[in-house]
Amino acid sequence: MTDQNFNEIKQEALLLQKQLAEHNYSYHVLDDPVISDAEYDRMMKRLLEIEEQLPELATPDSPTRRVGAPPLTSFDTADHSVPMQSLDNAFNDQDIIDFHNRVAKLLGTSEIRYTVEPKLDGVAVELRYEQGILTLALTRGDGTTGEVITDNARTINSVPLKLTPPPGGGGGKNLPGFLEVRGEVIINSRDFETLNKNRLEMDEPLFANPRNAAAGSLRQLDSKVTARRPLEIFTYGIGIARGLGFDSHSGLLDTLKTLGFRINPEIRTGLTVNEVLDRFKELEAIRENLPYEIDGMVIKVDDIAHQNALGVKAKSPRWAIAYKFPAMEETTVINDITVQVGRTGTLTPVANLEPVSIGGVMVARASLHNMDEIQRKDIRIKDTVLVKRAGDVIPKVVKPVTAKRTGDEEVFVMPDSCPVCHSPVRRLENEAAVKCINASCQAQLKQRIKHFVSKAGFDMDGLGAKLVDQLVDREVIHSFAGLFTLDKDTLAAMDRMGDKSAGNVVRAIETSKRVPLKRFLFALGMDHTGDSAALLLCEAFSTLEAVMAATKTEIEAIDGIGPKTAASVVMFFENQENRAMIEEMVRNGVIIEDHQALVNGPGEGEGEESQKSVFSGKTVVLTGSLTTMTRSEAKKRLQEQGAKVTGSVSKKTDILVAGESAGSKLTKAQSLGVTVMDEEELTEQLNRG
Ligand code: I6G
Repeated sequence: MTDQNFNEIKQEALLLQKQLAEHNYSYHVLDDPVISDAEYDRMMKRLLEIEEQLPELATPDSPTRRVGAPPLTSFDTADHSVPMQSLDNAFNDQDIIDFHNRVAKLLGTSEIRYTVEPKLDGVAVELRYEQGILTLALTRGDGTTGEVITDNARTINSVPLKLTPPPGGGGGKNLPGFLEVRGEVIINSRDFETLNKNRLEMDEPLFANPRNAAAGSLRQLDSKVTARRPLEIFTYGIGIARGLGFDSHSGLLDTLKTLGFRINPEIRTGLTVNEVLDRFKELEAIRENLPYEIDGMVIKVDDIAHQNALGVKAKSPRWAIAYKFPAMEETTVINDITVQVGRTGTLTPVANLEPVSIGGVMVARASLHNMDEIQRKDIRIKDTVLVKRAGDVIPKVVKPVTAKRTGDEEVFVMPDSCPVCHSPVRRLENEAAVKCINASCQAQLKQRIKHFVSKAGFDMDGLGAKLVDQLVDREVIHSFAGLFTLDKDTLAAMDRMGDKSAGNVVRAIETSKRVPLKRFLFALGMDHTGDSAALLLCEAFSTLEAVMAATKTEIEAIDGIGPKTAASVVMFFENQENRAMIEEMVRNGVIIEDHQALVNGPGEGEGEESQKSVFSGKTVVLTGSLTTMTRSEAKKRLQEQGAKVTGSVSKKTDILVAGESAGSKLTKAQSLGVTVMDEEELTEQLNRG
């Protein structure tokens, strides 16, 4: 290679390094991508090619270092220049007031301002920069000595490989010659879910929580593995910093930001002690809407002169404290495992726990989801287990504490018949759930009937939830078919039903007997068969007889219908009790209209003026579980109707769709006066839109 050639390639490499570093910063630190992922990948590929050819160009700060280095056989250790201390903990407001009083007394003034930051639940690390280049990364370790994880830290996109020179010219000359920056490495909650989902598919052990996932990912001897993990960093402090000047903690954070570090946007500065307490309550309220897990708030005296005057104790500074949220994980004992039957017949094993207070809420039950989950986690009856409660999510058993096993624990066996109706249960192909497929099963009946009579089903006006509950509890009806023989006297005998309303219900039932095939299929409440799947079935088969005779392969061949829906439809119609129930409905006067293809515009609701969807231009949040469609189906349909679907409730939210077990998002929406819709209304409005 000629000198001229070499120089040209070197210039190309330097330009690519600079551009890739800038794009990386825009994407991962500023959260504001400038170019497409594909373009970034192309530039990275070209730089890798050049550096492979001319390894001397692969400097330690080259963006190619982010893909990982050759594996190590063990981690070296190194001392922190300044020990990484821990923080004292506070658990209530009084602890914070005591802290403030101590600080005020030592400083001789109560004019103290604080900076507060969310306490991220991750892994503490220290990054060393010499002449602006990342040269060493250490885990916190015991605070004095940590493990050298430099190759791994380089793979974290929000860790700068090279400091950004502060504005005002001077380029590299303005950079600190030696700087140690401390921060927390985390995996955000959504990435954690995806990571575990992929591990489940690959039959790899799951991480118990994002913190363990971050720690496990940072401690990989092969940094190429770390590079594939979605690690992020937020920085919050320093060790040694030569050539930097600031007189407050908030000033330090600003400086770190200008040097290219990621600083948490939830940090607040200049607060009085009372404002600190208010901010804690705020953080507690928004905690579950944050994209990452936090376990409290760190409070720091802002003035560095004050910090220096206060000094440090053996293990922790006197100028900072961690105000912890009530623990959301506790250990308790599984007294028994029972089985619950849901609307669609799914048998859900539930852990009956020795009641335990988690974050101020008594928890006595936790869903174990399904048999696969129980086996994977090896959860046994009488096990001591770690239970986690998070926001509006149902408490979950994280893992057994195997060290506490005595040998008396019992392995749980899923029943092979429904615990309520005793029909045999079935496990669907490729699904973890075991189901009772008897549509008349008492436990499912109430919920099924509510779905059956809903607007998108038979639309029996006046047959509300309370009336359905009574009719099932008093054993007046045992199946869908029984609805069509209800008479006025029987209905009038129910609580809160007068003659007039009984008459109205009878009329509504009579009118509902003529039903389009699409509504009929929806009303049956087959698993994975919401109204869009029902429409696709109608379009493919036109008549109920044809749907009932269809094979799984035929149904699966319909564009838009997946194998789960196909299996569920076939299984439903294979069941003799379900077939008998349909025959009985027909004997009781139900007329199922064949599907008519829409040739001249709308059939149902013909003549109605075409209306704009209620969701058009609205910001919608989905919470809780939906039973007739998946979340992504709901999201897609809402977006098709012009809605913006977001993850958290705020003043900007127009509509909250609250499915089953909706929790604090619902409470928040109610407190903000946001319109709340249940699943039934969602379906109805989507069908109109
Ligand atoms: O462990 C910690 C987490 C977060 C900290 C910390 C922090 O600031 C946001 N700050 C200090 C000073 C220490 N530990 C010792």
